[in-house]
Amino acid sequence: MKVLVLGGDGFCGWPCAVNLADVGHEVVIVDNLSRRKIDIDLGVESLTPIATIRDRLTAWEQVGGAPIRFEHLDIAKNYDQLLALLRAERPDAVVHFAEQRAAPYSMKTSATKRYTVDNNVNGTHNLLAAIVESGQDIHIVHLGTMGVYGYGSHRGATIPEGYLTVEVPQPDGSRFTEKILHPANPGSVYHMTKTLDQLLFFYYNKNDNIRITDLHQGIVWGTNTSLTEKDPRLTNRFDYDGDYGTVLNRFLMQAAIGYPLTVHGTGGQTRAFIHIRDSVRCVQLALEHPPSSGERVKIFNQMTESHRVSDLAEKVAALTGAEINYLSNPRNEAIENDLIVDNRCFIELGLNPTTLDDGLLTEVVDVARRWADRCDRSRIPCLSAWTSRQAAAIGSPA
Ligand code: NAD
Ligand code: USQ
Repeated sequence: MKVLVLGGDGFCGWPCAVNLADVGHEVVIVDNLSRRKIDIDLGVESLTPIATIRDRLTAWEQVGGAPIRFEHLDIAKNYDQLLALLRAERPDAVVHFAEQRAAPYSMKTSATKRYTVDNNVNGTHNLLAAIVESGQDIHIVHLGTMGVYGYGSHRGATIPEGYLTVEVPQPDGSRFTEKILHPANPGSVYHMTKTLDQLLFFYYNKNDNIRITDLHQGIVWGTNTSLTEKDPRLTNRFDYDGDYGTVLNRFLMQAAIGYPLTVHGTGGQTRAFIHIRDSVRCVQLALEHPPSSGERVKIFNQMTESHRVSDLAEKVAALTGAEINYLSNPRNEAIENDLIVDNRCFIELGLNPTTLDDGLLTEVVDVARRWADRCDRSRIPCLSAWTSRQAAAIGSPA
């Protein structure tokens, strides 16, 4: 099938794009390269050296990959060009990764809050409106987040795949049951944009019958897939800084350079995780199992295991001898939370997960230690505070 990969130059999008090309799909990457620009603005770089998108695509063909085309386009700002692209390419599906994805970056300043909302909500809405205006039947596969469900207490309940069955009391005392979108409970401006995306999908699916799969993805860890390892110019990015680095990759890199692991608070937060190899495979499975016409938005929980942050730190420390530092939490989040997640859909479609125990040590040795000298230690602390209370606690400007 022909697939547009929006955000295909990013951490999840790039390995996904080459995988789709490798399994025989025709791929066009659409990206405005804003992620690379944010690195420049923040004065940070991926721990791994990453090639330009042009060099990536040349390298991909040189290792025998089927050609991937690239369109430099801002989907949040250039509606007419997006529509023209859909009309010219007539894709069977669009995979939508093209959003500002860092919670700390989204909470840095009112400018980054506004940018995150404008970029993410407009981008998603432009895509939906352009599909309707094009009159084509295009399946959207969107990368959402487990964070839409919230990280408060679920009182031991299992988080379902998107829809919750509720009982509604009637005036006569009887009750009826209904499946509703799980209540949204975002923990940052970034996560809030993903809950808004969900409503946009709900509406356009109901009104215009757009076929949509929304993947509620957990934290992605790891760096490369077997395809991005084929040539140094195909190497994927590895974010470690206080804004874009996610917890497990940060711990792995910190252990590799002898920096005490930066646990927020008591580390009582529990999160869902998935390796980049499995993330790529899940997107392929979702594309190849689209919803049928008239089916409501299909929602998958794209995660393979849950871990408490303090347990992760202890695991990494046990493997590497790293010290653990318990820091004031810059985020306004519960001290601890439970997280039991239903992820049956992907397991039933044949996903065979990479667990932390399979890949963790290799990741430390192969990637983090290899590029340790590229790390700027001054960019490790998380200085983006959720409120003035957290800013005062961590000694950061509010
Ligand atoms: P990323 O920042 O590395 O990649 C996003 C890509 O989209 C970048 O290449 C960026 O330049 C592009 N982009 C952003 N706005 C755009 C716009 N308006 N027009 C065109 N291109 C635009 O992020 P990622 O880690 O690859 O995440 C991809 C998606 O997956 C995001 O939507 C994110 O919310 C979701 N997700 C990521 C993780 C994770 O742990 N990385 C976990 C769950 C969900
Ligand atoms: N944390 C630490 N120490 C650190 C960094 C983070 O203790 O050095 C803690 C945070 O306080 C938080 C948890 O680790 O409790 C997770 O933080 P994170 O930065 O790894 O992940 P998060 O902000 O939730 O965002 C990431 C991606 C986002 C995606 C989300 C999936 O950046 O795009 O949507 O993971 S999920 O977490 O399931 O919502």
